[in-house]
Amino acid sequence: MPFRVEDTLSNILRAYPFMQNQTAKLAESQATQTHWTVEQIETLLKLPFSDLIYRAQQVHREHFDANALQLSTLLSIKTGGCSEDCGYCSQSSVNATDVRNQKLMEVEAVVAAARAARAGGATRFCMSAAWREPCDRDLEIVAKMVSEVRALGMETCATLGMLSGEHAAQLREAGLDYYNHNLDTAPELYGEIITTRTYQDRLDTLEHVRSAGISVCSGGIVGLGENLTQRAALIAQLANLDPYPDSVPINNLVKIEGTALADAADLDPLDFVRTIAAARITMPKAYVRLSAGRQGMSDAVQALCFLAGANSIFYGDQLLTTGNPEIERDRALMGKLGMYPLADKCC
Ligand code: SAM
Ligand code: DTB
Ligand code: SF4
Repeated sequence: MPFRVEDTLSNILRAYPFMQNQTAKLAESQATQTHWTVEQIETLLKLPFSDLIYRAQQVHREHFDANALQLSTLLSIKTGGCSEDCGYCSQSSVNATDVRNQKLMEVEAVVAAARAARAGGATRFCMSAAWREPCDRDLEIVAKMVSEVRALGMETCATLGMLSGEHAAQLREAGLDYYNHNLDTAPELYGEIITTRTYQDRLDTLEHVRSAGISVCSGGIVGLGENLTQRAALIAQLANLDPYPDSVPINNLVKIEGTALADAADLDPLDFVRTIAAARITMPKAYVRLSAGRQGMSDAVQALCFLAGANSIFYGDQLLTTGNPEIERDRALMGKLGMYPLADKCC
């Protein structure tokens, strides 16, 4: 029988409601899903772009005001000289970078920075230290910082490296709301990026944090040279944590001269957006933070990230050792998109 375009078209049209129905059924069955296979997430990442964003928007709007953005300000309270060998990081003593080492800041200086961040509109203040793990003496000082920042009425977050159960309990006691500790990448790629601590060490820290009653902030970095399966595997690891993290930072690698990953290949920005969408769909109630890498992103790509379900950013001109969009640029972007800072605060 000769091939007729009309027949093919009519077959497709006849099948279309069925296909739509199947997609809707799949979305429905995944709405309450708590375990995700890597293959399922790969399937999400490979969806037609519009279908993926549509799914992510549906999930996002079910749980959040889609126009509200949570603003966190980051401060490096101890910079450089870190004993770990994370291939992406300017603060590792293994990497030959220009970063100037700075000892742990004074409590008063940290509180002053938090006050300034609050005045600028941030609701969460995240204190970061370039440590493998804090020692007892430093932990006491950070605990003091936490209680004083919390007294300003801000949510507190810290990222200090690995954390023991006792240190986690001490920080909770001081009023710590969130602890950030990223899985960074897929287990299969991890050993090529970091050799000085294991994936299991990271999972153990997250367990200590959760057990102490602190909310978990954990995400990763994309653009490390991972393939699509490995990107899916990172999201699967996060989504399958029980429960999944309250906050999920998705960092786009900031390539820093002198680091092992300084020459990593650029990730297609649309693949970055897809990763955000997969995080939103698989972790519906988490704050998904569009984290490092925004300075090099156009407004249009950032807008796509928000459309894909990102609802948090680092707000302030500086990340840790690299820049972040200026506050004026972020205010202008929020204005253009009709977005506003999330007003909720913990206390
Ligand atoms: N030292 C602590 C630790 O590693 O747990 C806390 C600070 S560390 C800088 C926090 C996270 O920042 C890393 O786990 C990584 O995900 C992210 N990060 C560091 N350097 C980065 C870079 N160049 N590009 C993107 N993300 C980066
Ligand atoms: C996270 O996931 N990203 C932040 C924060 N947690 C500590 C750090 C980004 C660092 C970007 C590179 C730098 O400024 O050194
Ligand atoms: Fe150290 Fe953290 Fe940088 Fe790794 S990411 S080198 S642990 S500061």
